[in-house]
Amino acid sequence: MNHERSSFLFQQAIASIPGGVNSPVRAFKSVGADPLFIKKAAGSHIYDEDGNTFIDYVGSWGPMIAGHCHPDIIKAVQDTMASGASFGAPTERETILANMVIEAVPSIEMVRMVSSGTEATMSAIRLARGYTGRDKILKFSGCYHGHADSLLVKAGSGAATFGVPDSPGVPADVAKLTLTAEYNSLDSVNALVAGNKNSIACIIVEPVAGNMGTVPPREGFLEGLREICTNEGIILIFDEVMSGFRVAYGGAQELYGVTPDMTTLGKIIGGGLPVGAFGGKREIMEKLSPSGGIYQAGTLSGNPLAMSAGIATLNILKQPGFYKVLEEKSRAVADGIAKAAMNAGYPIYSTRVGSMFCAFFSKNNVYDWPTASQCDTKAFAKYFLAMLDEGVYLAPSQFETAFVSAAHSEADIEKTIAAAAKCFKLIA
Ligand code: KE4
Repeated sequence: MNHERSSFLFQQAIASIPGGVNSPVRAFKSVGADPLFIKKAAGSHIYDEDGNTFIDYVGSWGPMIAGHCHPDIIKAVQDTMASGASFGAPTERETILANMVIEAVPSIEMVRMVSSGTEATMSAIRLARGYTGRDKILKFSGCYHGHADSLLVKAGSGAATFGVPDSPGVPADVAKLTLTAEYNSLDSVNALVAGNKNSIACIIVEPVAGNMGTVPPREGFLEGLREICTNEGIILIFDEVMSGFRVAYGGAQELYGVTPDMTTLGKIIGGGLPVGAFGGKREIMEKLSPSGGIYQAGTLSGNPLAMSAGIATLNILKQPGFYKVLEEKSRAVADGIAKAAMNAGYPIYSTRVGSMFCAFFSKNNVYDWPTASQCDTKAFAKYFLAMLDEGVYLAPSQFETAFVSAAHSEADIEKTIAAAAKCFKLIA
């Protein structure tokens, strides 16, 4: 497969943009190759600058659940653009999308729009701290919530429960306020809560972890977090930036029947345009400026184009049967890949929640970061590049999630499974 023009464009980009990309995972570093430069997309396919065609399972990391270039979304954005891209003033569209989110997610009584998932989680944490008067937060290793300082933190070594920076530039004094537990381990949460009584403002969790690969919550895990937070006066934040409107119209909280105090959203509710949102109980949300004293702001928050793309997208998702069809397609492709691996004699651990799925290159079960991090990332890189040569574009990292869209056809799924069968044989 010819990648000449992508490589040329990558060299050009490197001169002007750090690492040649505007977000690190796009650089293909963990698969040891130059990234493809994408020229266009349509439906379930993307087309690179060298004229190669790929079945796309990245879908812009989640937003493109309806497929690329959906006509309804294009029309909505074109019509809005003709009336003005941004005013820095309230518009009706913001209330329309807010009410669609509130209708879809009963735990959200009020919602504030922002321009990214990072802004949503950063703001939700500030709101939780301001509302409770507490400074510490608790997150989980392997979960990613964007790049705000308080969230680029890993567990301290040894007995120390306080966090340490997970990136240069994050002050130690900020990091030490972030506690880190293990995903799917209520014991690790209880130990940290017991050791930090009345000082934890919130627990933030991906109700379906999608940033260490796809790791579902174990039976009772989310329910246990709910109980701990209720008993301890801790705000439970479900970071549904990825799972929101993805695993169900009402997100993971609908799927698992567990109600958080606050929810963060992004990706799908912008239909591919820059968006984020955070919402929850009225009594909490009203503490936000200007109704309350907790400050949060944004020049392009509630941007008309993003609102229109989000409204058009949610109108597509609301159609009867949308998630049923997506579930059938997702099961077919994930199970087909798992079967291909087994038939090739190559051990993988396959996970899926709705249209989020992952093939962990591990002989063992994966249920948290320690088990996910044992995967054979070198073998994954070989598989990724072999699948690329077969015209299948997966996420360029073992620790990401693959996404199915409504546009993926039976032919796409058959081609993907056939490619996987060939590629697992290659690396076995
Ligand atoms: P953004 O700031 O990238 O819009 O959202 C941050 C974020 C927050 N919460 C969850 C659960 C997320 O998955 C994300 C971002 N997801 C990554 C994909 N693993 C975005 C891809 C990237 O960083 O380029």
